[in-house]
Amino acid sequence: MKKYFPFIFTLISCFTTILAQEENFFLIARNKGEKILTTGDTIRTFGFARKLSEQPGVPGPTLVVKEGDSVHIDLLNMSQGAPHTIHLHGLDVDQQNDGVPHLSFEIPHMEHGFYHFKAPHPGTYLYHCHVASTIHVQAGMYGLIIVKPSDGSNKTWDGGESFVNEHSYFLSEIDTVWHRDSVLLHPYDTSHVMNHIQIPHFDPQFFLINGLSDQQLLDSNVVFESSMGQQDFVRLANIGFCGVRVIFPQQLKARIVSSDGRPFETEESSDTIYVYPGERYGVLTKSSVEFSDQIRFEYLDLNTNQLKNTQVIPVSVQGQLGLPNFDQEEITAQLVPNPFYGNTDLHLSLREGRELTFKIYDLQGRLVEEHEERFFTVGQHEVALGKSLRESGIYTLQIISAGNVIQLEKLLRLE
Ligand SMILES: [Cu+2]
Repeated sequence: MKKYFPFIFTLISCFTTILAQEENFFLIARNKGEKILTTGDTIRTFGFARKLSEQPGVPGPTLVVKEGDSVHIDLLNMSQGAPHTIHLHGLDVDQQNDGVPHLSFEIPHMEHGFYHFKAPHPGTYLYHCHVASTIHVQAGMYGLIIVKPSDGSNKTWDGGESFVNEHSYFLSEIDTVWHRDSVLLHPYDTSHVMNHIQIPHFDPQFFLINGLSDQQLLDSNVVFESSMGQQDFVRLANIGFCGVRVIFPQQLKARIVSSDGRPFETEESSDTIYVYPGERYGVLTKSSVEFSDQIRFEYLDLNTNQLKNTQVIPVSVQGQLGLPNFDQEEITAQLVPNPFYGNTDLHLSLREGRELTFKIYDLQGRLVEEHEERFFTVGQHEVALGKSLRESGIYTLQIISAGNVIQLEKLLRLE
């Protein structure tokens, strides 16, 4: 055994190295960005870009890493004005790398600053400049950091639930008055910067999701598209000054499972979730029906609790597409006949014995029939379905194995 030990040790360390990587990001802080609003007006922004030929976006680039990765961020300030930093909001980093100017360091014009951290718990985090942060954040200096599980898989965390697609909705606002040079180009004083700034009353005219609002939210990168029975993950994060009440369509059966990179001990099933400034949440969704609706984002004034604005993201859940975890080799299923009167037979071909549950839903998502059956033998089986369907119409059959929907079929019952 002794002589094998170094070999095994090398193997283990190689394996660890493969999983945990070095992730290097290069960001440039700029103070002459432009943002086009839904009205067609252009405002000046500050922000982070990945290269000199790129406009700094609002929000800045999303940084995606894996749990355990050694992450290095090189920030170059090319803003010809105030210094900038990167504060890693919610991440467990040491003080030197946390980007709070008077507690670590700030980066003047034409200088580099380096931030290092080991990516902690999988989850959704923020980064933003922490110099005169009230102004620099409103100016646009913010972005998302997503920490995936160590194997990079589509799971909420190591050993957590799987999902097919993820959607990040990053909330903020814009008050165009704050984007005038008189506010943005504030006098800078390293000792007590905020005392020298006249900050106008914040009264936003634009309410943003991923930097977009109103008709811009019809962008295919933003809309929520999924398939029946498909589990998806929604990341919600708020860097604005409003509280945002997020309301999911009830068909998505939203489950709030994590916050701040930590799983909740008890998850909460709720269509409504309040996301206050700085907060991030993880929400799992899964619809058993085909439908179209929208996710509503209601922006609330935190002083008065009054509704300031509502933005919506279109939701479309399609039938029969994108089935997760379905191994075509193991099971085939066909309804004969379909459409049918009375009942129909499901012809199953199994390559291994298994326990299956059959659930039939109507178009409103109500469960109208359920069978459970254990098949001990491989080969052909027949299951009579649809006996309890009283009305003619379209129904959906889910075939479930070990808790996963492995196949969906549409049934058409005739009178
Ligand atoms: Cu800054």
